[in-house]
Amino acid sequence: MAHTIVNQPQRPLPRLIISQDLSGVGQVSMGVALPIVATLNVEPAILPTALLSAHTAFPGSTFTDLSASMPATLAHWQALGLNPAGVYLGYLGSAALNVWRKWLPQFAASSVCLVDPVMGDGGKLYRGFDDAYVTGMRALAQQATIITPNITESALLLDQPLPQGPIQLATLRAMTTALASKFNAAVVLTGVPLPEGDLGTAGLTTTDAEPFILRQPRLPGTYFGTGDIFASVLAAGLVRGLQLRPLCTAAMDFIDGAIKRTLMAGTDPRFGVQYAAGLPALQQFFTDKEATNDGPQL
Ligand code: PXL
Repeated sequence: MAHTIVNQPQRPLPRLIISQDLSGVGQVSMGVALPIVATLNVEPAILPTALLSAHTAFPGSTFTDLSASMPATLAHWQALGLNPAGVYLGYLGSAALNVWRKWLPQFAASSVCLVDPVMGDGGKLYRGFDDAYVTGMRALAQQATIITPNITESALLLDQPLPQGPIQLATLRAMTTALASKFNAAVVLTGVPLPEGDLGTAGLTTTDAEPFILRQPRLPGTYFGTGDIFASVLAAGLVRGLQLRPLCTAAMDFIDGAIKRTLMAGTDPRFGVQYAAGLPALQQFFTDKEATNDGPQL
């Protein structure tokens, strides 16, 4: 008994570069990606792009740009021969976006390059972003193997007006297909308000002819960090070789549980959602799926 090796992996874990901001308060971006990815048995290599006192929905939040230190870190990682299985980029900031536009080609050998084009929500850009940022993000997304925009970001990437009100399924399918062909990447469109009060996710791999659409009843309120949680689950699952559609279902269920706990707690949604209680089940789902997977499917 004394030498029993407990629980799961005793093998090398897939390595994932995660680069996005570190916001002190609000449970977004790096603050949620790191615990989620580590719990899902992926080895994170983290590169913060900026340090904020809190995410930008808190008026007066501070912003310290860290992009000046990024090239030296990336050069060191090259010297170490990190060879990550994947790269996951989220909220960057203008200067960091330009660093990644230059450096991402150095990681072309990684099989997964997930760009979450974090720019805005609810029809508006996040504080501090402008048209030039949108243009830069379009260029960065060209280098991705998978992009995970919300509906606001999808409209910005496609340079088309934001559809108003609930999104019709035909519109959602058309936008998903247009994104896949414009960016030559797999697409997961998250957090989509659908008719009948549902919330949808649309996904399309580069080998599928038609997008899939997943839906569930939409819970009341606007929550922060849920897109980042979704992208973290996807990035971890893809480098572990899980397939896109079951991953999207698992991410939706995980977030649904997190929102329900938060609603019951009655806290200010700007402080993020209670996701951690759902991690053991998600970890088990990954272990079960991995036993039967037949390779990454983008
Ligand atoms: O959850 C997206 C996000 C990430 N990082 C920062 C943000 C936001 C959304 O408001 O402000 C700094």
